[in-house]
Amino acid sequence: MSVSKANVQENPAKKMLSVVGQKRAILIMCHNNPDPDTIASAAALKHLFAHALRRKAVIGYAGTIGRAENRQLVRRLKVDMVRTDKLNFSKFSVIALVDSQPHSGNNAIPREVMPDIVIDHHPLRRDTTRCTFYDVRPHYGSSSTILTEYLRELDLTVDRKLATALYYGLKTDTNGLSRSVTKADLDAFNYLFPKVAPRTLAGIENPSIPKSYYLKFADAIARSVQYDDVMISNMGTLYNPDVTAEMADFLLRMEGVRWTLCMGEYKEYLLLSVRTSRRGMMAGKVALRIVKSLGTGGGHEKVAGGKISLKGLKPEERAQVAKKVTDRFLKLLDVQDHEGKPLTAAPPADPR
Ligand SMILES: [Mn+2]
Repeated sequence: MSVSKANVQENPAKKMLSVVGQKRAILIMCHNNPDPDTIASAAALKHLFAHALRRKAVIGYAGTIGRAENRQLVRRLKVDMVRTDKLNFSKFSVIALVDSQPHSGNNAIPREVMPDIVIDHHPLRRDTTRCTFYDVRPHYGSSSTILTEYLRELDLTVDRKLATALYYGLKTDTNGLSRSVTKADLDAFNYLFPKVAPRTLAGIENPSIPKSYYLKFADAIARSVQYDDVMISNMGTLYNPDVTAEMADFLLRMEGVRWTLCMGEYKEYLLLSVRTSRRGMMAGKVALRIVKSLGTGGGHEKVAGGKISLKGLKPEERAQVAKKVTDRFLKLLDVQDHEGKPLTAAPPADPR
């Protein structure tokens, strides 16, 4: 079968479907600890295979669906997802990866297995170009945007559930359309918005939240240290791998803060999230450099993350890893304040 190996321009959805051909056993993989964008993209791809090819597909993931919002998304929209520890990768004849790329360190596809299809909006990785089909659009705000275009290209009906999922994927990845939004994202937004089920969406966005979540937030604030316009929180042990990202977003909204780094230990890994509000900055490159030779990392212009294995390390060695990451971060950003001020040290005099 001849499929253009280049980053596809015209009729990408049709080209992607031609890769499947007569093959029946399809696996759609999300990234680890799936977020709404990867979940919605996987659900859309499954819908696309079902309606354009009459083919069933399995959605796989590793890690946990941590945030209460994301659990609600899966539950209310009835997205059927299977943990990879219950999967045998060799049983599938087609593997599609959404919102992630091969060997990026944030998906559970075994190293020696190359996916056939990759759809993503992170910077293109060289290994990805070896896949039969890849459609990687780093300037897009979400993978949900790409999948919305696919559904429209194929003229498939998008029901309210799927529209709500894609809308939520687009909304969360662009932080409510406040970052990395292109015309394509706005087009997808305008297309999806009238189809959204408002009460379902409200239920997803406002779930009840465990008490532990509030306590971790309080703890993270207590552990936050500000260095000029940089806020760093070493959050300690985490019960949910998504909380560094949430905290990094939350702290970034503080007046005078332009960069955030939040990290914490989750199941033998140091997880970290980097955010910036500065335009033209490369949070992804910063993340990559602070974990260099320690772990994996990457991301977008304003949003990035990484992880470092702490297996076999003693508590003091773990602390050294966190310190190294912090030092590298401050150095890369050329921060002059090396001491830092604990966020809670002096209650700010708020004029309002
Ligand atoms: Mn995404």
